Amino acid sequence: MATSLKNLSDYNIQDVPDATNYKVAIVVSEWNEEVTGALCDGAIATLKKHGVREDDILKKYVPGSFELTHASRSVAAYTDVDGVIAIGCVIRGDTPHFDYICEGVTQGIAHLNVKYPIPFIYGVLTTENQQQALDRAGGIHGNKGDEAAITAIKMIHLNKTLQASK
Ligand code: DLZ
Repeated sequence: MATSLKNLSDYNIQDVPDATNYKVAIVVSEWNEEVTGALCDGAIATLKKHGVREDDILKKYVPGSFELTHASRSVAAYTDVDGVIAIGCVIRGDTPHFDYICEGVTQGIAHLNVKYPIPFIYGVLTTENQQQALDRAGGIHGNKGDEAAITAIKMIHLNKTLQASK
């Protein structure tokens, strides 16, 4: 379903596990910071709403979305977080740069999901223009940061459930 048909902040609250004691890292790109700041704020508010403590949220900044993969990997390698949310916003410009950055970060995050036992959540907007991005960062289509936080909680819960059943 296209995001224009779905509000990114809508979810079924009964389907979301209690996230108390979950440790979550958020890696945020500084490019398009008006958008990424709003995505990050949304993610943090939603994590807290479901029980994640402020002290259990690790926030790190990177220059651009292309750097999200490496920073997410470093966080997984050097900390004990249960999951990582990568937040970025890539807006199409006049050159093919957009395609290379989108391809790089998408493949990078996908690769980390295969390589590491914790989930890496794709909180990256890839849009034609800034308005489309703002519409999805707390605007008319909701906030992709909320969606990323709910996805992180669900994926961490899945892992914890599987670990407990071993
Ligand atoms: C260079 C660049 C451009 C043109 N556009 C964006 C963008 O829209 N969103 C984003 O997150 N980053 C952009 N960057 C920066 C790259 O992600 C990266 O930081 C640089 O190419 C240095 O590796």
